[in-house]
Amino acid sequence: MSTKGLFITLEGIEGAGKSTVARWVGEWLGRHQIRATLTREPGGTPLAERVRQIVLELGAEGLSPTTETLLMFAARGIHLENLIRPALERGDCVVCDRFTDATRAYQGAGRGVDAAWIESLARQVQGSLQPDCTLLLDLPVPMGLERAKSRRAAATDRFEAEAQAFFERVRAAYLELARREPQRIHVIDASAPLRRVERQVTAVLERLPGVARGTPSRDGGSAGGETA
Ligand code: Z5A
Repeated sequence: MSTKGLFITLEGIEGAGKSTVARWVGEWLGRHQIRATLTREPGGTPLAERVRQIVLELGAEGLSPTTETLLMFAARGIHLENLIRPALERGDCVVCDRFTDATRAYQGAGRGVDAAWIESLARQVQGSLQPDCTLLLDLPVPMGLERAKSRRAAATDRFEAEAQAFFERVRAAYLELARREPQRIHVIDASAPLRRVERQVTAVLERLPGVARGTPSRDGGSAGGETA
């Protein structure tokens, strides 16, 4: 299926600032009169959010890395069919907090799931659809964990319960992905104060095809999409 809108994804370890930046990106696009649909993974639609609950909740039953990977792609399939593809077809810019790079980093590098199998699932679930632009919010792991901890004292999901070494593997995998795909993946120094993070993100957005030609509105305006 061909798409019309831009597909922007945000990635990084927890506490990197993805949710904060996703909101800015939506506002920035709104000011440039570009309709934005803000969403997240796993989740983004009512049904996919139910899969999110299953995959994230700290429960009595274990989930193997293989099962966890399948659940991530099951949620992604639902999300793509019901929200992402229709929004792109309408010409919206879709801003998604995490996508398949998260599976490569968390399930692939973090849990040791076979990278070739992940790519094969990605092809089956996404077809040729890839993000046009990915903002990788990079920061040292202890800093991200500290930020996340300042919001909640104890682990509330199965990833927050992981040790620092797990997140070090995830961070290294993200940086390796960015090294391999520099045209798509833009590394943002997320350890910087929010103002400087915003400036780095704006510089990337201004170079996006189509966006650069957009006319900024004088009075601003908000993203026209929905937040999951
Ligand atoms: N996961 C997976 O394993 N495989 C997959 O395929 C997918 C996901 C799609 C849920 O993700 C989990 O799913 C995730 C990976 C896994 N687990 N982990 N880790 P999530 O995105 O919903 O959860 P999260 O990564 O834990 O998000 P988060 O902790 O909410 O982080 P964030 O969105 O990146 O950060 P934030 O909420 O914008 O900011 C955190 C705090 O830091 C907040 O108080 C901000 O005000 C502050 N902040 C942010 N930036 C700054 C700067 N620059 N300076 C100072 N303070 C800042």
